[in-house]
Amino acid sequence: MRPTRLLNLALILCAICSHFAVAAESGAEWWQKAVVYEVYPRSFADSNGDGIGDLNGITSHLDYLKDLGVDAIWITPFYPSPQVDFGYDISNYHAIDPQYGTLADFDRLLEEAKKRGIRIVLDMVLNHTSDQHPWFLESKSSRSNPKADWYMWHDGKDHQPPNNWQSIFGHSAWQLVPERGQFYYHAFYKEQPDLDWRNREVRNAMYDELRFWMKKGVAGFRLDAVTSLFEDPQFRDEPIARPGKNAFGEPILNRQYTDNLPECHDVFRELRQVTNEFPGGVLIGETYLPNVAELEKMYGAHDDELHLPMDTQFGFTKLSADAFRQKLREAETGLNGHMPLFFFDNHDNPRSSSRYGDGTHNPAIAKLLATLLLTPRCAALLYYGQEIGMENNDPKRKEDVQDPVGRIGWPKDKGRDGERTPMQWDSSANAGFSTAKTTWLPAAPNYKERNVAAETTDPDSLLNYYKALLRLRKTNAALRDGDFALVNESDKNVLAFVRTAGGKSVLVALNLTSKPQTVSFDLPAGHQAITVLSSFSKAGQSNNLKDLALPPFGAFVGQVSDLSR
Ligand SMILES: [Ca+2]
Ligand SMILES: [Ca+2]
Repeated sequence: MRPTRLLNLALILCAICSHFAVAAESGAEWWQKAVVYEVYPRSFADSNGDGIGDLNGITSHLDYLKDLGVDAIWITPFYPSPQVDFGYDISNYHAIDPQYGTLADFDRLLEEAKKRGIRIVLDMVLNHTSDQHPWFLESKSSRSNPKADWYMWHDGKDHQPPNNWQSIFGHSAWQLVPERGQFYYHAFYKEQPDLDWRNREVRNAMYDELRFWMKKGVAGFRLDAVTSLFEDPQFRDEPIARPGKNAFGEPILNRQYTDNLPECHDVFRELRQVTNEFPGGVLIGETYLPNVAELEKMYGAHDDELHLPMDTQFGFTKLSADAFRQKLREAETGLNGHMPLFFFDNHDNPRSSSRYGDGTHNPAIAKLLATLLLTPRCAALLYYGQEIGMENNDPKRKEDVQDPVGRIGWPKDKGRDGERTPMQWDSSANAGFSTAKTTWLPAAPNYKERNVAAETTDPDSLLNYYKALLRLRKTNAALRDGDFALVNESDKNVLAFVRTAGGKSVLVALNLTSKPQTVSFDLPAGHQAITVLSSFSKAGQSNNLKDLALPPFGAFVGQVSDLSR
């Protein structure tokens, strides 16, 4: 879930930076440089023709994911759920929703993935359960049952909600339950009551749910909405953030009493300890934060909290050399040497091809973004279909909308269906996603040209470019282990940096404009660069770094050398 569709985030000006180069971590863990591929199971592959993707569908495409070269897949929730928020409302944390398969199907997926060297990361929703979860059914039944204080209950004020807190999905965050004569708090839909994380029994019960999956062999968790675990114990009104109204027609509040409270870090430390019981486990955080200083805290003062909190600043800035340079600089200097986790796409945001495409240079821009994501010093998230350039396909009519966000927010906010359409495997019906007559969301109309089968056979396709980049991240020592240094930092048009390991340097140069650019580099490592990968020319060519020509939105990765040596 994401607090706001458009992240309107203040730039943090970097303090005087002593150095940009942060040494590559020693004794690297698998996740430190991982590329984790997000699978939205509902939309990835449908094995039984009911129009909804499922676990066996994922298993059937593991060879594709291996060939692509990802280290792990993160599967969004497949647990039993009333599907009010398509799985982010969980009614049983240690089972599989029948529409996605069975625990035996999951075990087979895990085993087959392991054979191919692909780890599996699960989505874990800690902030809230479904209102159909047995914990909540018991909690709401009386004020005296054993789970009476597992959720955020309040008497209210004069039969009204206790304060002005808003649901992120619109309207008051408080819902009255007649059985108790009390309100419960829900940061998201009313069917998603917030757990009380100050309650020790809640914590222990949830940690046991994590252990259930870790014992099976999953490689960790992506923690949903993890900054929203705690609320102000005094239940104070949130202040108005700025004048105007949000997409739901309500005042815009500063969520200072319901988001990112300091107590979150106590839980992060406990989660890390639970994860540490199982070697190799990773905690990825869904951490929408206002700046890199807050992001840095998520790693823990003693490196004892989240392994990879998502950097939500990087992938949502504007398409300009200065803007991305600033984000890279902040991640290098502001995270105390920790590994940033970059991404452009996920199930909550419009696809990057649609956000950044200009209609004229879309293929070049897609390769530029891929290079920007996968060549800095970072771990990275990919979202299914990103590697073939899938575009948003937003609903045209309100009656077609599946995502409740879109139903509540229509027409201002059309919801998240557009970025959740079926994976485009081939040019057959439903893009090869399903044999059903109709699927839960329709395949985007461009699937006949834009699909895995077509791009596999096209040497210049985005898919083959992604494969080449993912291979390079493993095989090129500078890109895999190297430190990171920005170069030509005053260039308004071309973003460039050098990765260096073992005395060998790779130059990455990205033209972030729609005009051709010629750049000159003065690098200690050499005056020539052999093309390793480029969006506009073949590998193996020698280039003079005094006048490197880049076409509009061109991306260049070159091994720096000095022919005079
Ligand atoms: Ca199915
Ligand atoms: Ca909460």
